Amino acid sequence: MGLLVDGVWHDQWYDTKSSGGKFERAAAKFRNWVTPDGSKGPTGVSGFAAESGRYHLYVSYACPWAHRALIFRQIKGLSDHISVSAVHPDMLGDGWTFQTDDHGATGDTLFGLPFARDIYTKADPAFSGRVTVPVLWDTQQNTIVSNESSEIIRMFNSAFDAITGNTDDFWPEAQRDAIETVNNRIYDTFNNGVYRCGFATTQDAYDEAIAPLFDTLDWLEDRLARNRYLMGDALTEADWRLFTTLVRFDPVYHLHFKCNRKRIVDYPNLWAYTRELYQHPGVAGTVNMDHIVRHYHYSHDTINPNRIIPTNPVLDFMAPHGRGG
Ligand SMILES: N[C@@H](CCC(=O)N[C@@H](CS)C(=O)NCC(=O)O)C(=O)O
Repeated sequence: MGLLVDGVWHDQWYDTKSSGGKFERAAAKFRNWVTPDGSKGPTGVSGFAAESGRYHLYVSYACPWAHRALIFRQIKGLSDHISVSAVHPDMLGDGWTFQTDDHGATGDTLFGLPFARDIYTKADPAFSGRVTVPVLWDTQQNTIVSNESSEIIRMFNSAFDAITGNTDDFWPEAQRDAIETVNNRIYDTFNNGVYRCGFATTQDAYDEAIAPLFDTLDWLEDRLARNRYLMGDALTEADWRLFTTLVRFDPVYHLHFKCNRKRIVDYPNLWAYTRELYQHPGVAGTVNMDHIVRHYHYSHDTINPNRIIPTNPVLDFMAPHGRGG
């Protein structure tokens, strides 16, 4: 794991010394938006019009943030319009690589480059920052549109509707403020909260993250006892953002990130809801549990230096979920 400084790769782990042992996620740096006509989005510059075959998505199947983008590509009918490359699950001294010796790792199907960092320096030869996935690449301007998943899913939600004919709306205007409130709590304490627990390097930093994480799971369990989905009767982006952390929780975060007060299977509503979302058409195919389990345990040598991959209990995501009846 490492980062680019002025376009040069440095192999180093996250710096938690300056933050009292806390893991602090850096903000993504490419923040342009694909829009139906190429006009400027909420951030960045104009010039990225929605077109079939123009954009390429770089993902890791292991990564919960990239997984959001993969799910939206699927549920918004974009598979024939946006191509995908998937990195290798092992993220070691060279960061994400395009090695192909693992089922599902496609290599860089656009350029045949060896490392994900090469995509970043192709877009900006002097790039400084972490080389993260997902990355949305524009084959026309030969640059990165965005490396921020929360924004990529909003582009996928609507920018290509005229091309796909799919007008399902997971970010409905009338609910945006309410969705934002729910997203923020889930992001801080759960999506990113598991990382704040797992990457903490002091007891205090861990303690500070673990308590709100389980408070949020109790709050979610109660909310999902009363509502089929987070925002009521219809699926929204808030559900998909939650799902990618839920599906990784028992196989990875519970043990590897020490989020072990309870498991998701111990919460009847959360577990049934996780199964329902997993069984949503097209979604199961975006979940590569081998990459998920392998990546975390093999790549984080400060947490698991001997790279032992655990034999997890087998979870039946396809068991009837019984929700919505
Ligand atoms: N803000 C980004 C975060 C993406 C992110 O941190 N991805 C992780 C994988 S789960 C990554 O690529 N990490 C590499 C690194 O930090 O060096 C997003 O949501 O798109």
